[in-house]
Amino acid sequence: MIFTREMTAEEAAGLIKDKDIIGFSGFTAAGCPKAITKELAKRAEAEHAKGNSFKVGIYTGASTGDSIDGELSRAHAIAFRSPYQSNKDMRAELNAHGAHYFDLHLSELPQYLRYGFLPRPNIAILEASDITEDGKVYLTSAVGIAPTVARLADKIFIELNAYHPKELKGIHDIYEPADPPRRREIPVYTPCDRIGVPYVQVDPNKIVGIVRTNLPNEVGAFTPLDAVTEKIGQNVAHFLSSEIKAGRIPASFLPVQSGVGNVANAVLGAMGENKDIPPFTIYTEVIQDAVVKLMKEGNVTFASGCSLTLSTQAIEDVYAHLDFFKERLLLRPQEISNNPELARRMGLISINTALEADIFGNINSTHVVGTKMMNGIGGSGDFCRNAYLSIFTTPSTAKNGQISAIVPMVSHLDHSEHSVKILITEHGVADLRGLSPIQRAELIINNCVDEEYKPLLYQYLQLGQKGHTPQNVAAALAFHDTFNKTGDMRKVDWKNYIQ
Ligand code: 0RQ
Repeated sequence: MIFTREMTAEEAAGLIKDKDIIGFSGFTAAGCPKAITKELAKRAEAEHAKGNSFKVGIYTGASTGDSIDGELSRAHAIAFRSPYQSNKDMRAELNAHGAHYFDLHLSELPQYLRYGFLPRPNIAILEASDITEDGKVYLTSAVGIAPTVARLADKIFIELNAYHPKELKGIHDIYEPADPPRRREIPVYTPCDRIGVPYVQVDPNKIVGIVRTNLPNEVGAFTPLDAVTEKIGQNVAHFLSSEIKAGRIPASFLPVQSGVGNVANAVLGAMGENKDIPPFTIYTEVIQDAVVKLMKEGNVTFASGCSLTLSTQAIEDVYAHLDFFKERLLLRPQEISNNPELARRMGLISINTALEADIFGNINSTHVVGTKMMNGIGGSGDFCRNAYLSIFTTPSTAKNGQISAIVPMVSHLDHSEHSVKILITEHGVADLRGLSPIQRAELIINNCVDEEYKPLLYQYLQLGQKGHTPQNVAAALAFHDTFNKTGDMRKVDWKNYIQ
């Protein structure tokens, strides 16, 4: 009977009200609904034109395609948003306080919703490749928070997207842990362990609308490798192979978690090319293009993730060879793909990208010059604190050298010196394990900082005040202040900051 509830995206959007709170399937632009929100944005604009308020709260797995964050931001239709975004219009909206954003570790969102820590989503919109009369929803290229929001919501809309083949059935492993005090261990011991069912079970009576679509994911293309990202990748791969030789990583290697973006894609590519790194498995959140290539070449034997965040070309390759890839790919809810218990148990090698690091090993993953939100913390904290080995990478400079990504003190703290073990730029590697703050600072400046900034950072160390961590509180943010005033951190003059 559920198929009697087929409707247009416009009709579905018409059933959503001001102040509703919507939870979406998907993770990054993969697996997100794409039709209803476009119509919802038009509706919001029409209501605003009449002088009425119309804003909804939004929970997603991670970032989304433009059809959610872009369309709704441009329509000023978002009241609040969590946990991660990467859309330029959404970024502008939240940095202008047009929408309230709370940045959350991705693994925490489903349990926060169940615990009642956050307002409950009353509507769920899920993208499906197939659905049955008894409410089995087969998702598409990602999972995210779909199982939790489908259970908590009063009303569910399904976007049945024919772009994704029904043969995807079986690629998902859906499992929701019990809440404390009844939670038991999550029985995943290797990346390929299956512990759940291949569908999201929903109450069919809650399905109020099914919208048929045929739309590809809105995943952006990667910037081609440049000399800097390529060198960072090689430095990571070389470091890992030397750790194997030193016996600090088992010769059979360990599962790898790798972050999002251009640098992460380059790192995986370089690991595949390094002959000293054996074929490896991946336990991560975002499965990017590099993984598909490495799998075809035999360098990656299995990848468990939360999303297939693939370019159109790569996803069509996967869909054309599903028999091959379904044996090697598994998609889980983010509560499981990013679970700290599992990261610690399986001994993940975690590689994430920093926006900014400081000479003492603290990481800023989120805020540009301390105030403007870039994307969000994403899964980086889920993994880095709990990993076997936690690596952060970053190009040593940004904006044509006007910004040093390595600064005296981070302008916002996401990952502290206690979680960060290795820092890698195109210039080299700083292995921070077992080092005191002053030792870390000297090593980072020596090995990772761009030549133009090295003298400035050595000078800063001389200004350091007495104590275990030789910061100078008056000058610690001088790089940022100078950038704000002149547009170039290289113009810092310490005399302006110390008496
Ligand atoms: O700006 O876009 O205007 O050119 O930041 O930088 O070098 O292209 O790096 O695409 O790998 O993204 C940290 C944002 C890096 C990402 C971040 C500017 C730079 C450029 C992007 P333009 P690159 P990437 C898994 C784990 C947090 C979440 C996370 C991220 C733009 O990796 O969101 O790790 N990480 N999740 O010019 C000002 C600096 C800058 C700077 C770079 N110091 N100051 N701007 N830029 N350094 C994924 C999920 O959780 C889903």
